[in-house]
Amino acid sequence: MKTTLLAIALSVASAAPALADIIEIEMLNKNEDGDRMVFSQELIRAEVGDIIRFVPTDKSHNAQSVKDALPEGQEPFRGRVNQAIEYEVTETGLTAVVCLPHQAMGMVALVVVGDDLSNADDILNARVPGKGGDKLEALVEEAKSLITTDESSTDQSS
Ligand SMILES: [Cu+2]
Repeated sequence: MKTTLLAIALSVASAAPALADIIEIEMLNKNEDGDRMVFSQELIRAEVGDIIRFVPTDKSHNAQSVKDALPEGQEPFRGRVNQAIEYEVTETGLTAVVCLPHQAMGMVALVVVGDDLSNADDILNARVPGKGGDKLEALVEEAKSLITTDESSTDQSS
């Protein structure tokens, strides 16, 4: 009897969609590599339904989306300095995230959802100053190379 119930429970679990993840990103004055004013992850891969949470591990940071640099339909967000903020991923595509006080120093991140790069130009056209803009450009390139590699391993047409 016990085994039957377990078997039913397992089959129900495997039929359900994958559980959403909570992805935690720290806001840091310095990471392990010695880089200053950074998010603990800069290229963040996620799926629709995941929660992305930015945590104020160090002081004087915030996390917010950038105008016109997120997928259509995805709600913009803006965390206050020294406060955690989380948001639910509802759309595939790319989202630029910056720390407002430190974006020009390169405190930015790129969220990549569902291998969808269709709004890459919006990220490249976003007005993020200084090193932040340069880093976002590099992150878009990195996302492109990662996703192209993923696809080429299953692509049979070429
Ligand atoms: Cu910051």
